[in-house]
Amino acid sequence: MSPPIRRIAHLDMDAFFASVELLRYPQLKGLPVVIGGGRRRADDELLVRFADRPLSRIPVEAFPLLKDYVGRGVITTATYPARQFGVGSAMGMMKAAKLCPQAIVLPVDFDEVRRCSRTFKSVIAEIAPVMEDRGIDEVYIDFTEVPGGQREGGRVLARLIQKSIFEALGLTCSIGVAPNKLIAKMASEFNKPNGISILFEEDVQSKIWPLAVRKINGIGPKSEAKLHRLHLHTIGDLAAQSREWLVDNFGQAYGHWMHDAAWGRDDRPVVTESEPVSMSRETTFERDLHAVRDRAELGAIFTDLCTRVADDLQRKGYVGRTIGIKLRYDDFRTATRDLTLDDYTADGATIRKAAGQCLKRVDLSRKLRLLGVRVGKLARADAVAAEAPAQAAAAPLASEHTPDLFQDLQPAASEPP
Ligand code: TTP
Ligand code: MG
Ligand code: MG
Repeated sequence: MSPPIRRIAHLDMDAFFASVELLRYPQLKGLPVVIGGGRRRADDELLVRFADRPLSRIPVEAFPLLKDYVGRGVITTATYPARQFGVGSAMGMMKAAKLCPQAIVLPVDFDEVRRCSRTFKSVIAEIAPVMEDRGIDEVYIDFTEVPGGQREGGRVLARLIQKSIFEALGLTCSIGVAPNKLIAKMASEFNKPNGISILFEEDVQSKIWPLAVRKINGIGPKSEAKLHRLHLHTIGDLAAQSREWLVDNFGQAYGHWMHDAAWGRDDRPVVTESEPVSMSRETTFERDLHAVRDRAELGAIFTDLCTRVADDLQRKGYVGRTIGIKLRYDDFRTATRDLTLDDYTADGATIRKAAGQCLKRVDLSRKLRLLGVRVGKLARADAVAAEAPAQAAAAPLASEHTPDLFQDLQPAASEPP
């Protein structure tokens, strides 16, 4: 049997931030809607005025319109009906209002966007585990070894993924499947929204060469301008140049890369996101602080760092066993200490207690310019809970007393308070 041919997909959600808003306001489906600017008074007033009913029952006529927008905000994204008026990402809202005054304006809800982002990625990972996270609304997926990944060039698997995301979230996406990342990324735009496009190596000439050089992910505005000055506009123009000529004009690395890219060659692997090994928070002070003289301030900062690391862990679903601290002195020397607990934790008070123990083991006679707290030896919280449900709440530290940290340090510091 011959080995399967390499099939790589690029998946990108359609009008992502706007589509997320339409989940909560389905009455706006099919209408021009733009997301942009900050949250405004009109947004809050809408919710107050219709507090008596579900969001989906707020009448369409009540939503704020682009024509009434005043300010310097830019559009983050627009629904496809709004794009028909020439409105799109990065356009000033006042300018967009001239093109499509009747568009409805909504603010972005980052929490909801992040939740949807996590969900669509986990739906994909269940089906096709070799997935590379490329930002809030897109991923690469290696289809090569996945069941259905070779059928109809990948279309069968792409359809399954689209269907599964839609069932989980009610959101649509577009997918390009190609021999590599470079082509897949371009292909995912071909049939947006809710489209699939399948490309093979032999399609490069007909489907890729007519595109503008800028469509290559890696050719930005500066390179584009230079290529235009050299009278090269399409990817085909680029492909027609010799490798040597491109190297002469753009340097070794970039010249070779451009030549390969124009010919649709790219062997970068799909890199599965590795699990984080640690999470940390640190802060550089506005002025150098002394462990004894500034202990109230330092104590508050220290507690805050521990709380924030704990929040990070909880939000991302991790627990850790090694608690560490990092100090930078006013002479820029850095000291770190850590200690490993018997049990995993994501609890702010537990982290602070352990970090406090670490702090006792460093020199605190010099002023500090930075303080950091870190939790390592991470594990997924759900995995740990499943393994040892009875242990999950066990007290993590042997130490009996709970010192108030910077107070407890006084004896160790060489300067009198
Ligand atoms: P994109 O995938 O570029 O755009 P999109 O999903 O809105 O539309 P398309 O159907 O063409 O893919 O970006 C994803 C989200 O990222 C988008 O919904 C809003 C946000 N975004 C910004 O915050 N700033 C920007 O400049 C762009 C382009 C997008
Ligand atoms: Mg998108
Ligand atoms: Mg995108």
